[in-house]
Amino acid sequence: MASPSDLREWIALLERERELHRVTVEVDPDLEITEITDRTVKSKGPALLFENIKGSKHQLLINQFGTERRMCLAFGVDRLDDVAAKLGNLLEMTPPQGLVEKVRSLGKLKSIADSMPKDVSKGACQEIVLTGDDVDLDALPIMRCWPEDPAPFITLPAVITRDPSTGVRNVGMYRMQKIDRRSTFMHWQIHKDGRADLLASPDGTIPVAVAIGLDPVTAYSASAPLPKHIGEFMVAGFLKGSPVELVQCKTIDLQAPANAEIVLEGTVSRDDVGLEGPFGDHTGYYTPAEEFPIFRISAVTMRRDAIYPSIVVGVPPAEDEWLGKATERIFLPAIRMSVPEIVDYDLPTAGAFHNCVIVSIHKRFPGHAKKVMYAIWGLGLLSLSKSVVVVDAHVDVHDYEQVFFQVCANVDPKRDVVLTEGPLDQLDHSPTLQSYGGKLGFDATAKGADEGARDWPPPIRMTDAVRELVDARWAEYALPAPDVGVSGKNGPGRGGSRQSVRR
Ligand SMILES: Cc1cc2nc3c(=O)[nH]c(=O)nc-3n(C[C@H](O)[C@H](O)[C@H](O)COP(=O)(O)O)c2cc1C
Ligand SMILES: [Mn+2]
Repeated sequence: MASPSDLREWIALLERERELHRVTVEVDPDLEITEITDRTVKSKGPALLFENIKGSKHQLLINQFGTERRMCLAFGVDRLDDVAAKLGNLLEMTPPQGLVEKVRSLGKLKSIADSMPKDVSKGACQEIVLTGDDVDLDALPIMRCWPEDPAPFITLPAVITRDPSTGVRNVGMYRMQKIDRRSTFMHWQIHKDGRADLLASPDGTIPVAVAIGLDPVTAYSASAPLPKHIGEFMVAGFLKGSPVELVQCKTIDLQAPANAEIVLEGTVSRDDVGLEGPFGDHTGYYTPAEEFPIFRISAVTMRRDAIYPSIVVGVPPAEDEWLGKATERIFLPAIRMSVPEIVDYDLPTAGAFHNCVIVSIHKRFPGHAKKVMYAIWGLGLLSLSKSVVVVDAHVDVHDYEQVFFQVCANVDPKRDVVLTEGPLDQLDHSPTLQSYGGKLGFDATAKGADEGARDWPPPIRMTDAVRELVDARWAEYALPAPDVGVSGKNGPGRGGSRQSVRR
C-alpha cells in the first residue's frame, strides 16, 4: 500500500474505505463544525467533508486523522509500529561486512537520497495566484473552534521557514489566528524551530510559506518533533517512499509543496507583534492571550477548487490523539538510539502528551530508572514531560491498569519519587511560572538491597505444570468462556483501540 500523493487522492482513498462522510447541508464554520466534529471524533466516527459552508466556496475536510485505522491508511501500513520499524532499520545501520550486506546498505542509502525534496517547475498549488489587495482570507472557511476563541484559527498548517544562518528548511504545525483579510498571528512557541529561525535573522524579518491541504504523511511531518537540523520534508519523503515535490513561491524566496491545496506566502518580523489568543487548546483549557508575531501575507496561491483541511483540539481525546500516537510509535527507534535500555513507552492521550510518559526498561544497575527519567527530561521535546513513570521490561506500558498496579505496589514515595524542575510546555497552565516548573518521576521498578530496599519479594505466578493441566482440562470444568479483553485494559473501548498498536 502506497501512501496517498495528495489530499484528493487521500479523500478518494478514505471514501473507498468507507472512512469518509460528506455533509451536504449548509454548516457554519463558527462553532457549529466543532460541535459536529467533536461528537464524531469522540464516537470514533468517519472523516467529514463539509461541502456547503456558510460564507465560503471551499469544501472543508476534518477528522482525517481521527482513528488508528485512518492513521495506518495514511501511512500505508497495517500497524503504526511498521512505520517505526522502517525508520529503525535505517537508524540501526552499521558498517557493512560482506558483499551482500554492502549491497543492502547501498539500497538503504539510496532510499535516503531518494527521500530528499525535489524541485519542480509547476505545481497544482499555483493554479490561482492572488497578490496584494486580492489576498483575502475571508474567502476561506476558517473555523472559530471554541466559544471564547476571539477569531477563526487556521489549525492544520505546515509552516515553512529557513534558518538564516544555515539555510536549513524547517516545517512546523503552528496555529494561526486570523487578524484580517491579509494577516494572521504565528503561534510558534518558545521551544520551536520556526521561532528559532526568526530569532536567527540578522534583520529581524524572515519569509514564511504556509502550506494547507497536503497528503496526510507530509501534513503529519509538520507536527513531528524532529531535531532542528533534520528536515521534515525529507522524513515525509522517506515515509512516503517518494520525495516531496516543491515549487518556487511567487513573492518570497522559499519553496512550498507543489501538491498543496493552498499556499500562503508572506513575512514575519520580530518587532511586529500583537496579543494572540485565547484559544481552546489541546490542554483541555483555553490558553490565555499572549504576545506572538504577525504573519503579513503577500500572496495566496491555490488550486482552482481548493479544499481546506482543519482540525479541532480540545479536551482529550480529540483528533490530534492519533497524530500524537503516530509520533510516539515512529520515534521509539530514534529514542532507543540514545537510551537503548528503553523497551517501550506510552504517552497517555489524557495526559495531553507532555504531562505523562510511561516507560519500560531493562534495568541493570542501581539508579537505572532515575538515569532514564533524566534522559527523557533531556531528549528533544520529550524534555518538556512533566511526569515520568519507569517500570520493568515485562510491564505493558499501554495497559494503564497494569502500570497503576506497579506504581502503587512498588513505590516507596520517600525513596522512589524524584521531584525536580525544568522546562515545561509553554501552554501548561499549572506551573507557577510559565514554561518552567516541577517534574515528578516514579521509579516503579523492582528494587534490591543495592538501592536501599529490603529483599524484593517474588511476584505471584502459577507453575507452568498447573497452567498446562488446567488448559488441558478446561472444557471438563464446563465454565462459561472468560470475557477476555474486558478486564485489565484501559477501560471499555479505549484499551481495545490500542490493541494493534501494541508491540
Ligand atoms: C494540531 C496541532 C496543532 C499544533 N499547534 C501548535 C502551535 O500552535 N504552536 C506550536 O508551537 N506547536 C504546535 N503544535 C506542535 C508542533 O507542531 C510540534 O511541536 C512540531 O514539532 C513543531 O515543529 P518544529 O519542531 O519544527 O518546531 C501543534 C501540533 C498539532 C498536531
Ligand atoms: Mn523542526
